[in-house]
Amino acid sequence: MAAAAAAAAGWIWRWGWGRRCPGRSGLRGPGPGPTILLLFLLLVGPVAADITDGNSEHLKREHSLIKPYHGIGSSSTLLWDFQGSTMLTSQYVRLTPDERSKEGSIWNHLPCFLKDWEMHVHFKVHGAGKKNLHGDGIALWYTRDRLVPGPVFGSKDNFHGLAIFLDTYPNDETTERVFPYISVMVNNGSLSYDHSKDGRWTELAGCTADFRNRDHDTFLAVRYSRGRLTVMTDLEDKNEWKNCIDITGVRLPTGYYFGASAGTGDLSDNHDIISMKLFQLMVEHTPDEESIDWTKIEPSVSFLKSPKDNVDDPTGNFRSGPLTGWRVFLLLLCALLGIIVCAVVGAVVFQKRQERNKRFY
Ligand SMILES: *[C@@H]1O[C@H](CO)[C@@H](O)[C@H](O)[C@H]1NC(C)=O
Ligand SMILES: [Ca+2]
Repeated sequence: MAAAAAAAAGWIWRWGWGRRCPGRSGLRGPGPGPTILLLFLLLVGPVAADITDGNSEHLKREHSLIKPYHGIGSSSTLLWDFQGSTMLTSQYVRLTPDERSKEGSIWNHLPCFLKDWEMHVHFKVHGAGKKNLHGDGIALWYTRDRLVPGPVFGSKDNFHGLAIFLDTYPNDETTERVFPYISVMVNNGSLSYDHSKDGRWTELAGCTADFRNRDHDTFLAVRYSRGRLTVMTDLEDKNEWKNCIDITGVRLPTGYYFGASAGTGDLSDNHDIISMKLFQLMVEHTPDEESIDWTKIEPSVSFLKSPKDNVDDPTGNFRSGPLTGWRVFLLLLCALLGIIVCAVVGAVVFQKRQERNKRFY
């Protein structure tokens, strides 16, 4: 039993968030076989739903942008609308070229009615600008409105829904933050994004992420499930996800649109999207949860921010993730194994001592 549990724990380490999902093309093979999976499910039970699915059969083509955008039999271009400076090639979608005062976006044509999803974005930000002479970055969206140009990385302000900002330029000169910086914002239309402060007052969480002018592929994953919002990056060409943002208490409706936009100002960059792949996560909901109309949910966040959360942290670490289901499980497992080991060692020592005592008498 202990061995099986240890194997399961190893499985979690290997297949949890520590690794890029197997669903993406060009990645190492599929997940573990059904036996291990069954064992895992038996041991972990409800926690299993939290593990990245990433399975290619759960890829939702109608919400994904995949190369070749023009290919025969591909409907990618029909499923996505383009606006502004956006330019399509066979290899990438360029939201803005490396020129001043451009803005462009792409928007999924269909609203998304999945309650639990994970979006994998393959992107590339590159340009001739030297350090801190480039901008402004990319925004990824899950919002009520689409195709409306505006000042927030090429898209409208006072949006309804979720935004993930890949901000390459520190507009706030007083910041100690290291850029590029990734942050998230949830809005019900009442909040305005303050560009001069890099959105500091409205961000929920963020992290520093060195994604610009990299020679290899750069990826970002956004997962939304059961009120938990997770952002991971894969920027080091190691085929591994690295945690960036992990917050709970986020409420988003279904029926919003996925999109991506980018903008340049006095400074510029090429902002390219190579692919956006949406995966459905297989998560069960209670009958209570199922009974409500998810399209009527107002975007909101219920966790309370303490003022110190807005204090600069040079490392870019905003907060460490909460103790999630499987982390608690692992802790308990380690504790249990520890107790068992102690008990066994104790028993052996005790027995040895008894034997020695017998010999002396
Ligand atoms: C929108 O959000 C603001 C602040 O986050 C809040 O005060 C307001 O009540 C919200 N409005 C609705 C309609 O939920
Ligand atoms: Ca900025």
